[in-house]
Amino acid sequence: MKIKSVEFIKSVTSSSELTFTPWKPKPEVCFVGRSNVWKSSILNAIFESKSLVKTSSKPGHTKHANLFLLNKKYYFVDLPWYWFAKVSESQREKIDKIITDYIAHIWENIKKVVIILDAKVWPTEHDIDMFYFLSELQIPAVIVLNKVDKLKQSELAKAKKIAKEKFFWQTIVTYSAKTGKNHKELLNAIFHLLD
Ligand SMILES: Nc1nc2c(ncn2[C@@H]2O[C@H](COP(=O)(O)OP(=O)(O)OP(=O)(O)O)[C@@H](O)[C@H]2O)c(=O)[nH]1
Ligand SMILES: [Mg+2]
Repeated sequence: MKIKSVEFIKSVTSSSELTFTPWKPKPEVCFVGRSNVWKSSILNAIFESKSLVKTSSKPGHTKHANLFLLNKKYYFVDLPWYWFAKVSESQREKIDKIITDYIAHIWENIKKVVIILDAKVWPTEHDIDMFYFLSELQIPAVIVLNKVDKLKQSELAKAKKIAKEKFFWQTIVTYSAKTGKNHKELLNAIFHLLD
Protein backbone atom coordinates (compact mmCIF):
# COMPACT_ATOMS: atom_id res chain seq x y z
CA MET A 1 0.00 0.00 0.00
CA LYS A 2 1.48 3.30 -1.09
CA ILE A 3 0.75 6.30 1.12
CA LYS A 4 -0.49 9.00 -1.26
CA SER A 5 -2.26 11.37 1.09
CA VAL A 6 -3.11 11.76 4.78
CA GLU A 7 -5.40 14.43 6.18
CA PHE A 8 -6.37 15.15 9.76
CA ILE A 9 -10.18 15.14 9.83
CA LYS A 10 -11.29 15.77 13.41
CA SER A 11 -10.96 15.00 17.10
CA VAL A 12 -13.86 13.39 18.89
CA THR A 13 -13.54 14.84 22.37
CA SER A 14 -16.51 13.25 24.12
CA SER A 15 -19.02 10.45 23.69
CA SER A 16 -21.84 12.96 23.19
CA GLU A 17 -20.34 13.81 19.79
CA LEU A 18 -21.08 10.26 18.71
CA THR A 19 -24.86 10.57 18.73
CA PHE A 20 -24.51 11.20 15.00
CA THR A 21 -21.68 10.48 12.58
CA PRO A 22 -20.72 13.61 10.71
CA TRP A 23 -18.05 11.91 8.65
CA LYS A 24 -18.85 9.73 5.64
CA PRO A 25 -18.65 6.00 6.40
CA LYS A 26 -15.41 4.42 5.19
CA PRO A 27 -13.39 1.42 6.40
CA GLU A 28 -11.69 2.31 9.68
CA VAL A 29 -8.65 1.02 11.53
CA CYS A 30 -8.30 2.02 15.19
CA PHE A 31 -5.12 2.02 17.27
CA VAL A 32 -5.31 1.28 20.98
CA GLY A 33 -3.00 0.38 23.87
CA ARG A 34 -1.82 1.45 27.29
CA SER A 35 -0.21 4.86 27.62
CA ASN A 36 3.24 5.38 26.17
CA VAL A 37 3.40 2.24 24.03
CA TRP A 38 4.04 4.62 21.07
CA LYS A 39 0.60 4.39 19.47
CA SER A 40 0.79 7.90 18.04
CA SER A 41 4.40 7.41 16.93
CA ILE A 42 3.51 4.19 15.10
CA LEU A 43 0.74 6.04 13.25
CA ASN A 44 3.28 8.66 12.18
CA ALA A 45 5.55 5.86 10.94
CA ILE A 46 2.67 4.37 8.91
CA PHE A 47 1.84 7.81 7.50
CA GLU A 48 5.54 8.39 6.72
CA SER A 49 5.23 11.61 8.68
CA LYS A 50 7.26 12.96 11.57
CA SER A 51 4.63 15.04 13.28
CA LEU A 52 1.12 14.74 11.82
CA VAL A 53 0.00 12.69 14.81
CA LYS A 54 0.82 14.44 18.07
CA THR A 55 3.17 12.55 20.38
CA SER A 56 4.52 13.53 23.76
CA SER A 57 7.29 12.50 26.11
CA LYS A 58 4.70 12.98 28.87
CA PRO A 59 2.64 9.78 29.16
CA GLY A 60 -1.15 10.09 28.98
CA HIS A 61 -1.04 12.55 26.09
CA THR A 62 -3.76 11.38 23.66
CA LYS A 63 -7.17 12.00 25.23
CA HIS A 64 -9.42 12.21 22.16
CA ALA A 65 -10.24 9.99 19.19
CA ASN A 66 -8.25 11.61 16.38
CA LEU A 67 -9.36 10.71 12.85
CA PHE A 68 -7.07 10.76 9.84
CA LEU A 69 -8.14 10.07 6.25
CA LEU A 70 -5.62 7.93 4.42
CA ASN A 71 -5.49 7.90 0.59
CA LYS A 72 -9.02 9.39 0.70
CA LYS A 73 -10.17 5.83 1.38
CA TYR A 74 -9.71 4.75 5.01
CA TYR A 75 -10.00 6.36 8.40
CA PHE A 76 -7.11 5.60 10.73
CA VAL A 77 -7.95 6.54 14.29
CA ASP A 78 -5.54 7.35 17.12
CA LEU A 79 -7.56 6.42 20.20
CA PRO A 80 -6.58 7.42 23.74
CA TRP A 81 -4.75 5.08 26.11
CA TYR A 82 -6.94 2.54 27.89
CA TRP A 83 -4.63 2.37 30.84
CA PHE A 84 -2.47 5.01 32.49
CA ALA A 85 -1.68 4.58 36.16
CA LYS A 86 -1.17 8.23 37.03
CA VAL A 87 -4.70 9.55 36.64
CA SER A 88 -7.77 9.71 38.83
CA GLU A 89 -10.42 7.02 38.59
CA SER A 90 -12.95 9.53 37.16
CA GLN A 91 -10.52 10.68 34.44
CA ARG A 92 -9.81 7.05 33.56
CA GLU A 93 -13.54 6.28 33.32
CA LYS A 94 -14.09 9.30 31.07
CA ILE A 95 -11.35 8.19 28.67
CA ASP A 96 -12.51 4.57 28.79
CA LYS A 97 -15.97 5.73 27.78
CA ILE A 98 -14.63 7.60 24.73
CA ILE A 99 -12.80 4.45 23.56
CA THR A 100 -15.60 1.96 24.12
CA ASP A 101 -18.36 4.32 22.91
CA TYR A 102 -16.35 5.18 19.82
CA ILE A 103 -15.75 1.54 18.92
CA ALA A 104 -19.29 0.44 19.77
CA HIS A 105 -20.81 3.32 17.75
CA ILE A 106 -18.70 2.89 14.60
CA TRP A 107 -18.19 -0.89 14.87
CA GLU A 108 -19.76 -1.69 11.49
CA ASN A 109 -17.10 0.42 9.75
CA ILE A 110 -14.19 -0.79 11.88
CA LYS A 111 -12.31 -3.44 9.92
CA LYS A 112 -9.48 -3.91 12.41
CA VAL A 113 -8.20 -2.68 15.72
CA VAL A 114 -4.46 -2.61 16.22
CA ILE A 115 -3.63 -3.35 19.87
CA ILE A 116 -0.13 -2.11 20.65
CA LEU A 117 1.84 -3.58 23.53
CA ASP A 118 5.27 -3.05 24.96
CA ALA A 119 6.96 -6.39 24.20
CA LYS A 120 8.79 -6.19 27.53
CA VAL A 121 5.56 -6.10 29.51
CA TRP A 122 3.32 -9.19 29.56
CA PRO A 123 -0.21 -8.51 28.34
CA THR A 124 -2.14 -6.93 31.21
CA GLU A 125 -5.78 -7.44 32.19
CA HIS A 126 -6.52 -4.15 30.37
CA ASP A 127 -5.08 -5.50 27.11
CA ILE A 128 -7.06 -8.71 27.50
CA ASP A 129 -10.27 -6.82 28.38
CA MET A 130 -9.90 -4.78 25.18
CA PHE A 131 -9.31 -7.96 23.19
CA TYR A 132 -12.49 -9.60 24.56
CA PHE A 133 -14.49 -6.42 23.99
CA LEU A 134 -13.41 -6.50 20.32
CA SER A 135 -14.07 -10.23 20.03
CA GLU A 136 -17.65 -9.72 21.23
CA LEU A 137 -18.15 -7.19 18.46
CA GLN A 138 -16.42 -9.59 16.03
CA ILE A 139 -13.79 -7.00 15.16
CA PRO A 140 -10.45 -8.59 14.18
CA ALA A 141 -7.39 -7.44 16.12
CA VAL A 142 -3.79 -7.09 15.03
CA ILE A 143 -1.47 -7.46 18.01
CA VAL A 144 1.74 -5.44 17.80
CA LEU A 145 4.55 -6.25 20.21
CA ASN A 146 6.46 -2.97 19.99
CA LYS A 147 9.93 -2.01 21.27
CA VAL A 148 11.43 -5.41 20.36
CA ASP A 149 14.84 -3.74 19.93
CA LYS A 150 15.05 -3.88 23.74
CA LEU A 151 14.67 -7.68 23.84
CA LYS A 152 17.12 -10.55 23.53
CA GLN A 153 16.13 -13.35 21.11
CA SER A 154 15.07 -15.63 23.97
CA GLU A 155 12.95 -12.87 25.54
CA LEU A 156 11.32 -12.17 22.19
CA ALA A 157 10.46 -15.85 21.69
CA LYS A 158 8.87 -15.92 25.15
CA ALA A 159 6.91 -12.71 24.54
CA LYS A 160 5.57 -14.13 21.27
CA LYS A 161 4.60 -17.41 22.90
CA ILE A 162 2.69 -15.63 25.67
CA ALA A 163 0.96 -13.29 23.20
CA LYS A 164 -0.10 -16.27 21.10
CA GLU A 165 -1.64 -17.92 24.14
CA LYS A 166 -3.44 -14.77 25.32
CA PHE A 167 -4.64 -13.49 21.92
CA PHE A 168 -5.34 -16.84 20.28
CA TRP A 169 -5.97 -16.90 16.52
CA GLN A 170 -5.08 -13.21 16.01
CA THR A 171 -2.27 -11.86 13.85
CA ILE A 172 0.79 -10.99 15.94
CA VAL A 173 3.50 -8.66 14.62
CA THR A 174 6.76 -8.01 16.43
CA TYR A 175 7.88 -4.46 15.76
CA SER A 176 10.23 -1.66 16.67
CA ALA A 177 9.10 1.92 16.11
CA LYS A 178 12.64 2.85 17.04
CA THR A 179 14.48 0.88 14.35
CA GLY A 180 11.61 0.32 11.88
CA LYS A 181 12.10 -3.45 12.18
CA ASN A 182 9.22 -5.39 10.55
CA HIS A 183 7.57 -2.24 9.22
CA LYS A 184 6.56 -4.06 6.03
CA GLU A 185 5.04 -6.91 8.05
CA LEU A 186 3.06 -4.38 10.08
CA LEU A 187 1.69 -2.73 6.93
CA ASN A 188 0.82 -6.12 5.43
CA ALA A 189 -1.06 -7.14 8.57
CA ILE A 190 -2.99 -3.86 8.68
CA PHE A 191 -3.88 -3.61 5.00
CA HIS A 192 -4.70 -7.31 4.47
CA LEU A 193 -8.39 -7.65 3.49
CA LEU A 194 -9.14 -4.03 4.37
CA ASP A 195 -11.42 -3.24 1.41
N1 LIG B 1 13.69 6.80 21.02
C1 LIG B 1 12.47 6.68 20.51
N2 LIG B 1 11.46 7.30 21.13
C2 LIG B 1 10.23 7.16 20.62
C3 LIG B 1 9.95 6.37 19.47
N3 LIG B 1 8.62 6.36 19.25
C4 LIG B 1 8.08 7.14 20.21
N4 LIG B 1 9.03 7.62 21.02
C5 LIG B 1 8.82 8.53 22.13
O1 LIG B 1 7.99 7.91 23.11
C6 LIG B 1 7.12 8.87 23.70
C7 LIG B 1 5.69 8.40 23.67
O2 LIG B 1 5.29 8.19 22.35
P1 LIG B 1 3.74 8.38 21.90
O3 LIG B 1 3.70 7.91 20.48
O4 LIG B 1 3.24 9.74 22.20
O5 LIG B 1 3.03 7.30 22.82
P2 LIG B 1 1.45 6.98 22.96
O6 LIG B 1 1.31 5.51 23.13
O7 LIG B 1 0.69 7.60 21.85
O8 LIG B 1 1.15 7.64 24.36
P3 LIG B 1 -0.24 8.23 24.95
O9 LIG B 1 -0.82 9.17 23.94
O10 LIG B 1 0.20 8.86 26.19
O11 LIG B 1 -1.12 7.06 25.21
C8 LIG B 1 7.36 10.15 22.90
O12 LIG B 1 8.24 10.97 23.64
C9 LIG B 1 7.98 9.71 21.64
O13 LIG B 1 8.78 10.72 21.05
C10 LIG B 1 11.05 5.74 18.84
O14 LIG B 1 10.94 5.04 17.81
N5 LIG B 1 12.30 5.95 19.40
MG1 LIG C 1 -0.70 9.08 21.88
